[in-house]
Amino acid sequence: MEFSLFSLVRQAFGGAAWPRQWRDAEPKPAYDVVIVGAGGHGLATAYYLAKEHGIRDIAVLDKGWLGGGNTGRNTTIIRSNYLRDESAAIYEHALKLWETLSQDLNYNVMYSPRGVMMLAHNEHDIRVFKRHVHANRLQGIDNEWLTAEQAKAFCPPLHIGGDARYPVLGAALQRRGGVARHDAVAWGYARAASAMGVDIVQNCEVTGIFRNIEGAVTGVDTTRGTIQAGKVAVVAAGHTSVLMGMAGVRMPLESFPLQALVSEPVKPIMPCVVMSNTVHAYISQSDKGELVIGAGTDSYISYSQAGGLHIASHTLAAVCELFPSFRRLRMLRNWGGIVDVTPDRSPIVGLTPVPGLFVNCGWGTGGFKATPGSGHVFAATVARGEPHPIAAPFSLDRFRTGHPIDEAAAAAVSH
Ligand code: FAD
Ligand code: PYC
Repeated sequence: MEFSLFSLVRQAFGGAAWPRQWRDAEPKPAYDVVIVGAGGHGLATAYYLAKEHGIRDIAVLDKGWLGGGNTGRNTTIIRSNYLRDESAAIYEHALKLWETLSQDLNYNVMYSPRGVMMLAHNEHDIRVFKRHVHANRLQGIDNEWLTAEQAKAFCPPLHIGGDARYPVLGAALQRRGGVARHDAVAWGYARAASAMGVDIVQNCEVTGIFRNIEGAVTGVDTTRGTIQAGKVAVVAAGHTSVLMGMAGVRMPLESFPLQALVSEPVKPIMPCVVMSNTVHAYISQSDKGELVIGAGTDSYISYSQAGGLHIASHTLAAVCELFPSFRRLRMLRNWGGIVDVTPDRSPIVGLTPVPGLFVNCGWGTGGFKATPGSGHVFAATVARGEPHPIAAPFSLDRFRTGHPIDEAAAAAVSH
């Protein structure tokens, strides 16, 4: 952190352009890279920058505590059964990294490939999921179609009887999908990055982004002072538009609350993950025994870290219809996160119009599963100053050139 004359002058200029004679005398940045956001994606980016690109002069800044954003608030579902080739590539890249992540970080992230099953409740669901099954198999990704009876055999508490309010007509199953422990992912990446020299600064909110007369990024202003940086990488899910606005970049994003809850702990009952987009519910069981249940996004944009109660009530009603034996369970706690959603429901990973400024955002309701892959390709992008081939299709520019990657169905959470 630096409190030099330069930083004071820069602050006086409000982060805008500053005179050439001073720019030429700019000192070496305090950090090669400043990463804004110590969630899983930001910490993974720092880890791979240090490990694979030899860049260790890195600060990861967070306005709260590490992993306290969506990383520590999600329902931990991991899968790669997306529709488009571009998506399959990035989510499968992540899934492969999950398989060895505990060994890589020497930290047990409790990755558990117990299978993710997506229920079809009507003809439209059947067509959509079968299309995904076929697309995935062409992409070399496991996904298979199950009859209702096969779905019940895979997940015995599921009710498939003829009296079901939401009849189960079949399901798509990705056996390699599963869950991991979300906090451990943040802690594992943080510990490993820190051991390589990365500074992680909590309670440090970024309040400004500085640019020089040529428009390039030179650092950030924070609640704990000014920090100079050669490059700035914004990885602040839910708040990306606010941060990018500080550098004068408008983002195609909307922020919504997304909520989840857990039941009181019970003995093992739920052997896999079940998702039902049509009735707005997804459910698994944590290793502590709690049933982990998630809902759809709120209907209105907001920065509140709590979702609407009517959304949670609807989800619980749906869960009780699908799993009648869960009806008598009590809710232990609920919470919300803020997800940033793009028009095509695919992320934005890459360069921005501002030299030295990079962005990783728009994972919406589904970025936990991508954490290792996102950090890996984003680190390469930041280090080289050009998009990693897997990240290239997810450019911000695609909304200008008209190359959306439509994953509305594969997002599998109601919006
Ligand atoms: P975060 O973990 O949110 O990290 C961003 C960080 O930026 C935060 O710690 C925040 O404090 C910090 N920040 C923000 N503004 C500033 C600032 N000005 N200065 C400094 N720091 C700042 N995805 C799945 O794949 N599977 C799921 O099952 C799943 N379930 C979900 C359930 C819920 C209820 C929610 C909310 C999300 C779910 N997601 C799921 C989505 C997933 O959680 C996110 O996409 C992912 O965690 C995003 O990670 P991140 O590291 O980018 O963001
Ligand atoms: O993307 O798989 C997902 C997901 C599940 C719950 C929230 N997001």
